[in-house]
Order: sequence, then structure tokens, then C-alpha cells
Amino acid sequence: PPRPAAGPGTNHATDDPFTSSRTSWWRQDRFGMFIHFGAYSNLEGEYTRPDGTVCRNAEWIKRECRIPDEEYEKQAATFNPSAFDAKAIVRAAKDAGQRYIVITSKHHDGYAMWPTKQNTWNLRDHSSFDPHRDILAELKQAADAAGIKLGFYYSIWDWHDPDFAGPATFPRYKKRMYAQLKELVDHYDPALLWFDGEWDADNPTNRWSRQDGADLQAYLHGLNPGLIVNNRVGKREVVDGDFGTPEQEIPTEPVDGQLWESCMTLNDHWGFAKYDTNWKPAATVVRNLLDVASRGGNYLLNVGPDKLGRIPQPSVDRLRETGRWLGAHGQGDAVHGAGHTGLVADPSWGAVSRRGNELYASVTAWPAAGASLHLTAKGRFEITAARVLGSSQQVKATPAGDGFDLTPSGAATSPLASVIRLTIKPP
Ligand code: FHN
Repeated sequence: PPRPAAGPGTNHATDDPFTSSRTSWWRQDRFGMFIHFGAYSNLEGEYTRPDGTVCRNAEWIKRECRIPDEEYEKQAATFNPSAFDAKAIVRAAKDAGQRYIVITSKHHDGYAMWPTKQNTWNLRDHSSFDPHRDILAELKQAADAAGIKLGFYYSIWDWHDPDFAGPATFPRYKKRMYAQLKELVDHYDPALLWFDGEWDADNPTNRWSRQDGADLQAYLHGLNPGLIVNNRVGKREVVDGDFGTPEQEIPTEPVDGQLWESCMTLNDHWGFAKYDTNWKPAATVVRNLLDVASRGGNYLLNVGPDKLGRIPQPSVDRLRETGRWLGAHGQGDAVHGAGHTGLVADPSWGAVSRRGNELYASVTAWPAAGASLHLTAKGRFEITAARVLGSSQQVKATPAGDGFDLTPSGAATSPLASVIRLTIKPP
């Protein structure tokens, strides 16, 4: 289905997300882990049709490979993520510098990853998984113990529920959806709900409206006034929730009028695909993270666990390398709690973010010996100190033309990005 682009912010929340205490942790954390895990994971991105042809897709495999309902239900009955290790997943997120996790509780195929009472199309009632386990409860316990916030992705669009498609039965689907969301809020106390599948789609036709979104947001805030909700609760072209959700892209400018979070995959798929080889290097992850933070956004980076519930090793490796960079020399201060400076233009050599009276010039293209980096100022300020994190080298900051020239005295400190911290005196 066509994905509408993010548009001007229209927020139906009862408060201003930019200043609300409800969103303050989210605005500080900057970096989260997305987890796409569901019955589709059991197929690991590939389906061999009865005629022997092989069809490949990840979380859309049921629809894109035209798997008949009974065939899809039969494979889901063998789903057994016995190796799902919530503590290991939370540790991977924490070690990466990701401070919140959003896991798919129900994707478009309608399969619920918790023991919902609204149907039997779920991990408890329709799988080979241990019926005494509850992976969302395990993840919530591990996240709480590690100080990581937990959110749930929930797809409005539902390919499985028979009531979704009919105009006369859609209200019955909505009632079931409200009941499922109440189960999630009551049983797992999520900090955030990440809706999806709100767009106008066919097969099945999606009758969800912006008013439905506004009504649902009010209902959810009635259940928990502290809940954060994304813009896909209503319609993606406006922000009906607390933040916009550009996908696989980073807005080129700070987006006025709305908070936003860029969500991205680490490879070519959201759900697990055993043939994925196109992995983003850690340098790209760090560069994206710095760009997003410098523009006042959040970065939700995805992992797709395999059919046993394990995060692929290439994902673990990249997350670990990203976390090592953030944890070294206080470089994480360029991201966590940092944001748009409002004082400088986006430089070609990296990204500049701000925390209070410190600017973090994160350099991905270090100048040759003796050369300078130019920082174009858009606002008036003085630079009172400049040093490279993790190094004793000083950086000369000289007023020059429409800004400053920054001249380091030594080499870069990291192949990923080197950070120059500028202490400033704003007007
Ligand atoms: O259709 C989904 C897709 O499978 C995936 O979940 C992404 C993640 O943001 N959202 C939808 C496409 O926009």
C-alpha cells in the first residue's frame, strides 16, 4: 500500500508532546530497538509453494506469497521460539545504547504474541511453544530490571480477523482491538504504543479513520495518561499521536511542529530472512544516529529474531560496536539527551548536536593535518573551549566568515566518528 509522507503536525494529545513530562524520557533517550517477531518469523523469509516455486518475503510473506489461510495456520502451529532469551535481548539493546524497546505484539497477519483472550490466533493457543511461557512478560521483566522502557507495536490492519473486512462487522473488530489493547496495557504496562497499518488499504479494505485514531488515543490515555502513542494511530500524513514516523529515511531538516522518530532496518527486511546479507555497517548506524539526534529526532533501529527467537549475530555485532562507540569518552553525550542546536547549519563533515551549553561536533570526515572544519553559524554564540573527546589534542576555534573554523591539532580518534566538544556562550 502507498505510504503517505509525514506532513504538518496536528496533535490530538491532551498536552504538548514537546514539553510534556509524559514524553520527557522519550525525548531524552533518542535511541531505541525495534523488534519484528511473529508467526512470519517461523518461515524465516521463504515459502515453497505446492508447485515447487520458492517465494521470498519476511513479515509480509503470507500476503506477498499468497499463502492460503489454512497453510499459514498450519505452519504457525509449529512455531516454537524456545530460544527466546529476553535478558539477552535487553542486554543487547542496553549494550548498544538503546534505551527503549518496541516489539511487535501483533503484525498485519493478526497473530498475537501474548495470550490474548480475544481469539486463539496467538502464541499461547496456536503454536508449539511452551504454554507456561509469555515472551512479552519475560521481556517486560528483563526491561524493567535493566531500566529499559518497553513499548508495543500493534497493527490496526488485520489480515486474519474475519470481522475486519466487512463494513457491518468492522465495529466488532474494533471492539476486539480495544479489548486486546486493554490486555496489553493492563498486563504489561507498556510505556509506548507504536501503531501501524492505519493507511487506506485493500484486501482487506481498511476502514480505519482519523476519528477512529483520535477516539482510540483518548481511550488509551484514559487507561494510562502516561502512555506515548505514535502518529500511525490516526493517519500518517498528520501527527495524530505524539510523534511522526519517517521510515528508512532521515528528515533533512528538523521537523517543525512535531516530534519524530526515524525507524530503520539493519538489513533488507524487518522480519527475519535467512538469506539477508546486506547488513548496514556500524559506521552507518553511528552516522545515522548522529544525524537524527542533531535534528532533534529519535532513531528506532530494528532487529528480526529467527524462528527460535534469537537475534542474528550480524545484528548483535553491529549493535555492540555502536554501543562501544557511544560508551567511549562520553561520546554518547552527542546523542543521549542531545538535540537540534538551533545555532548551526548541518555540516558536510558530520553532525552537530547540543546539550545545554555544549555543542557536539561529531566528525565523520576528519580534516587533513593542518586543515580546518568550517562550522556555519545560524545564531550568535561564542566558543569558549573546544576539545576532542578521548584525546588530549586541543582544537583551535577561530571566527571565520559566517561561522567558525575548527582546526584540530592531531588525528581522528575513531574510524566511526570523532567528537569535538565545544563549550559555548549563547547570547
Ligand atoms: O507494513 C509494515 C512493515 O511490515 C513494517 O512493520 C514497517 C515498520 O515501520 N511498517 C509497515 C510499513 O510502513
